[in-house]
Amino acid sequence: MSLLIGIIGKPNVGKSTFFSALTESAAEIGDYPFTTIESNRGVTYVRTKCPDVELGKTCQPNFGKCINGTRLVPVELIDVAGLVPGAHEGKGLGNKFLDDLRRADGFIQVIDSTGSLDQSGNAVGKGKFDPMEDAEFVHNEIVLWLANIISDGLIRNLRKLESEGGKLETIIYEKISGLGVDQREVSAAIKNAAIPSNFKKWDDKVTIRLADEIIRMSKPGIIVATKGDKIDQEESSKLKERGAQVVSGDFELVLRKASKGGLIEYFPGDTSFRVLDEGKLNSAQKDALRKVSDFMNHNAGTQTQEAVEHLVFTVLKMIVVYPVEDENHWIDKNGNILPDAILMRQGSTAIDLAYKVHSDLGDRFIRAVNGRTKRILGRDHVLEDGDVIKIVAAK
Ligand SMILES: Nc1nc2c(ncn2[C@@H]2O[C@H](COP(=O)(O)OP(=O)(O)OP(=O)(O)O)[C@@H](O)[C@H]2O)c(=O)[nH]1
Ligand SMILES: [Mg+2]
Repeated sequence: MSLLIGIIGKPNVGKSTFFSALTESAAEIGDYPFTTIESNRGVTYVRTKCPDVELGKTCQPNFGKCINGTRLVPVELIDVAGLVPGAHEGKGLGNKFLDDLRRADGFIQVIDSTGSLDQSGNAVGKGKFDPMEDAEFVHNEIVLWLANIISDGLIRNLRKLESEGGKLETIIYEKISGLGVDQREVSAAIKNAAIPSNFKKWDDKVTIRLADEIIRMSKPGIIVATKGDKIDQEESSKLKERGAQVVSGDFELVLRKASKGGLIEYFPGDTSFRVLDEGKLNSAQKDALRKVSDFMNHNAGTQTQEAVEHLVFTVLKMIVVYPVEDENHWIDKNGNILPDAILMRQGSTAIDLAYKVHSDLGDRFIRAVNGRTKRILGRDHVLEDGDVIKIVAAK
């Protein structure tokens, strides 16, 4: 299972545009709230340095691509309907669609950097609304959605726990299974949420506290202020100071389309692009690309690709590891060079990698070998970013 990132936010902020640019897939985009009803799913890529340059050969990825030593590792994105305050009580489209985000490893919350939309996504005029205020209500709606999942049958579970014994961790863990939360996170969240030892004192506030801890720990997120092309440098700096990444999803979409159409050469995340044939561009296209270029010069690119990479590598603290079957040639059994690039959490061990490749490989794990140093690694050896690893398992 690849990493899954949920794109969330109030209606009309630019979620689907951001999604569509990153995944190069068509998603409906409209300048009115609730354009998206059914979730959109797609694949985007994060960049990392590929070890194939050390071999002096070109890798053969099973998934993703590699361009001149830059490996593109696939990450799944899901774009959902807009969220409004009170969604957990059924306002707007309610929050049923949040169930699509159960397995998300992290969130990108999109806000409208122009501050032109009220909380329901209706246009109210530029600067009339502080977009950073969205961050709080969207987080709260997500927390209340999770609290609802935890509350389901909870009282009965707690009574049983008191009469028959057992562990609170286990009950909570089972309730939220499928949410991509691990047991350690549940235990830590229970500790942090100051759960009363007398369960009769357990009320909704306790459940919400617990849900809040679980979300913060297991599904961290970033705030992406899109439509950055519609604000000035001063407004942009202010949003950045308050912790948002300022991007232009629309300009990234223009670049991807122009690149696909053979008009320009552009690699996502680059700070500039190159026009391939000036003569092929009509005046509207020239004008659009001039505006894009101007924005890129001021912002070191559109910052769209960077936003996802910031979430993956800095916030979710992922590293990339390359499992191989031959530690000398870095190939699989079919001779493919560095076929897999796997995203894992920092701190993951050799046995974690074995299980990630195949549960069977984990069960039969004997040792691992570092493909660079040829050193033997035990099951608890902590992996590093860029490691090339062979797993040796019992036959
Ligand atoms: N100028 C500019 N316009 C943008 C940008 N991103 C989105 N828009 C416009 O904002 C409007 C809403 O975009 P969508 O991507 O449909 O927004 P959404 O958040 O998916 O909306 P819902 O699905 O209704 O919740 C459209 O008119 C887009 O063209 C951007 O980066 N710059
Ligand atoms: Mg949408």
